[in-house]
Amino acid sequence: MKGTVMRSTGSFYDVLAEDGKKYNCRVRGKIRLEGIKETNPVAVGDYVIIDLEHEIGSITEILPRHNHILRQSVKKTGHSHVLAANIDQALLVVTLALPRTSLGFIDRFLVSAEAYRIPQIIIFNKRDLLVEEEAIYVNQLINLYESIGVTCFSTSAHQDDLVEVRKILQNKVTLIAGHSGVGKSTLLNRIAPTISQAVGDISTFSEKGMHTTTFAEMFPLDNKTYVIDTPGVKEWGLVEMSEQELSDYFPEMRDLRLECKFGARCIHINEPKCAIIDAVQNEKIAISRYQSYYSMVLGEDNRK
Ligand SMILES: Nc1nc2c(ncn2[C@@H]2O[C@H](COP(=O)(O)OP(=O)(O)OP(=O)(O)O)[C@@H](O)[C@H]2O)c(=O)[nH]1
Ligand SMILES: [Mg+2]
Ligand SMILES: [Zn+2]
Repeated sequence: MKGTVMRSTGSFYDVLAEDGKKYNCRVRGKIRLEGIKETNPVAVGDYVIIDLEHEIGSITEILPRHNHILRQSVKKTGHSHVLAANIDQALLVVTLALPRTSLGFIDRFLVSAEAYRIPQIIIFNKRDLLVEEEAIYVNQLINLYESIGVTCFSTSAHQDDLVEVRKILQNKVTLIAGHSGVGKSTLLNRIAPTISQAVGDISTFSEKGMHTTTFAEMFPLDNKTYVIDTPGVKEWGLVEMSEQELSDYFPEMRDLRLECKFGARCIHINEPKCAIIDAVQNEKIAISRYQSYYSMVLGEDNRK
């Protein structure tokens, strides 16, 4: 029988099957998608074939993925972790403080989604905690990211009714990601009170985050709308890619780079007559975005 993986605990999976029932399954034997070294062979959102002959079902096959969001795992080099598969859009929840999300982290997440042309949304949460200058800064970031095609919201999960956010989720499968403690589960509970995901206790909150959500799980909001809550990630390592690929995943560089003097050989670092460097100098490309690109090309280890 065919089904969709709704929840993954690492060794067990809840699969929503074609018959409308949920089955607890294990992976039997070796299944692996071609060419990918993953720490988790089966991810939430995967379409799978399950065999229900035994008491505990088993996943016998993963059907081809439309896409997935991959991040380089920090412990095992060369391995990558699939956050979710077969998604329509990726929503990153970020905060300026408690915890702080860096622009490098945001940009690496966007690149990982753009690699599969997965539309991106950023929610700047905890607006109620911002002082005036911080609120102005958030607005500047919203202008920057909207200018490169990312849909942005500034929210307070405690105060807002989130009508606009709910609208953008409609009829789609949305992955929700971000550092631990940014308010992913709080937002979800607010959007769909039936969900009631556990939320971290602010009194025990530390800058490091406490990982209240421990497993990725997909929730239906209605029969066409699904959201995937994920455990907070501390670092976002980029899966290895060439410089050519990388600038293709920066929407503001994609077309412009054709105008570089060295054409496709230009990696936009120190070449003469580079259209990208010109655009940074003319403030047509944001310096923070270029800095992110630069550190990705150099493979600098600033994953946070
Ligand atoms: N002031 C304020 N606090 C918030 C807001 N959203 C969430 N919080 C608080 O932030 C803490 C963490 O929220 P969670 O929803 O557990 O965060 P999470 O992103 O799901 O974290 P993990 O599950 O660990 O990845 C909780 O104490 C929430 O009440 C907000 O908009 N404003
Ligand atoms: Mg959570
Ligand atoms: Zn160039």
